[in-house]
Amino acid sequence: MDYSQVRDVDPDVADALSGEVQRQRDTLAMIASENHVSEAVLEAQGSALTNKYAEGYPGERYYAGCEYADEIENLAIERAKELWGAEHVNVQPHSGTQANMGVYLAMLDPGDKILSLDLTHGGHLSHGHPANFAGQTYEVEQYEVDPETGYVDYEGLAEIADEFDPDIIVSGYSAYPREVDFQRVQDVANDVDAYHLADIAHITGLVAAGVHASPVGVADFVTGSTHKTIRAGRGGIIMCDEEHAKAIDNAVFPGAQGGPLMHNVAGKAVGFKEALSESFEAYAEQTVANAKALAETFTEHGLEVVSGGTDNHLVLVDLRPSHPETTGKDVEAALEDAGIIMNANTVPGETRSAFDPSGIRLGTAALTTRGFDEDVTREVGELVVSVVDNYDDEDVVADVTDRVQELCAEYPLYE
Ligand code: DSN
Repeated sequence: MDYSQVRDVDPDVADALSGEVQRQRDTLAMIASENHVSEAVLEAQGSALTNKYAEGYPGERYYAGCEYADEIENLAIERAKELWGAEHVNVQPHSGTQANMGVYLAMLDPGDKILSLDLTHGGHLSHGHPANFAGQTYEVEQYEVDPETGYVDYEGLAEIADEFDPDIIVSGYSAYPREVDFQRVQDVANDVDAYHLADIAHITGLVAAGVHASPVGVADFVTGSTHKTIRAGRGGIIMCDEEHAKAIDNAVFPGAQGGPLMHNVAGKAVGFKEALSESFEAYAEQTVANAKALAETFTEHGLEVVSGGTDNHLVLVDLRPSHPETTGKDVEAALEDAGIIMNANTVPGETRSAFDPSGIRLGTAALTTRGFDEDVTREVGELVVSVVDNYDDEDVVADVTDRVQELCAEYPLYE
């Protein structure tokens, strides 16, 4: 990864690209939505397919010269079907948000009703936040997690659904550490005659590996992103039954997007092949085991872990009970100085702003890709705690930085 050809043309960009690789090598990526894809996936994404327009679908393109695009998109689709067991798969969405847009566009009219989890309780912008197209196009009502347990309040969801009469209910979240009971959401959707969209963006890899319950065959639509826990090329995916296949495909193209990013589809195909290997299941299991170890370490050191633990790849910490004067951004900045990259996050019952919220969110998918086990993850947890406790103490941050550098050297990336 010396970017020598870029360097010949554009040393500024080459420096930044090399800098990014080095940054990833020298830091611990704990943003729960990030991972480190393989060099094979990187190579596919950086391929000449970036030049190709392939509007349409395999065998039915609006442009000539699509034989290799067709082959690759078909491979991505077939592998996705095998990974998740879906009848129909669309691998063209540019992102998880575009995947959700595809479902809304296919099934809703402007002004129709979406019922989804509040963003500060773990939802996602594209589930209907007022700042997002979804909140601006549709009427949105939101359910929450139980303030006592931190688990989705399924009874509250049912009550709101009865009253609101939604056209679609969204499950699947971006800052929710517990297993989602997709069947329970489906039961509510059945009761109120609504569609059910399960957005598994964060847990695509865990679902594929069977370490989290699958909504495929339960929910009407399953969307996801392809670069988080599944560790494939960057982008989104939609899965559904044959019944809705045409509506979904038409909504993605020409409805929401133009030409598919075929280089990313190639990255998806390669990453899906990697995820079909036996070692991927072990990876997904280890990712969850590491997150549990992280949550336990935080709890042992007095941090308030939302819901008391985790069932998936992420841990959400509410700083208010243990560190009422410390904000998520304080911790995010100090940890970044120390080489631990995670994000400040809103928490249920948030009392601060989305930009400088009361919590932090950390994930283990990328550390597990580097080879971390529970013991090392516990140590990382202790390093995080020492920075949370002393975020404005330069000596503590410097000590943590030294240890992070040692760990990065011990578990090398992109050698
Ligand atoms: N930005 C992603 C996340 O961090 O959860 C979702 O889009």
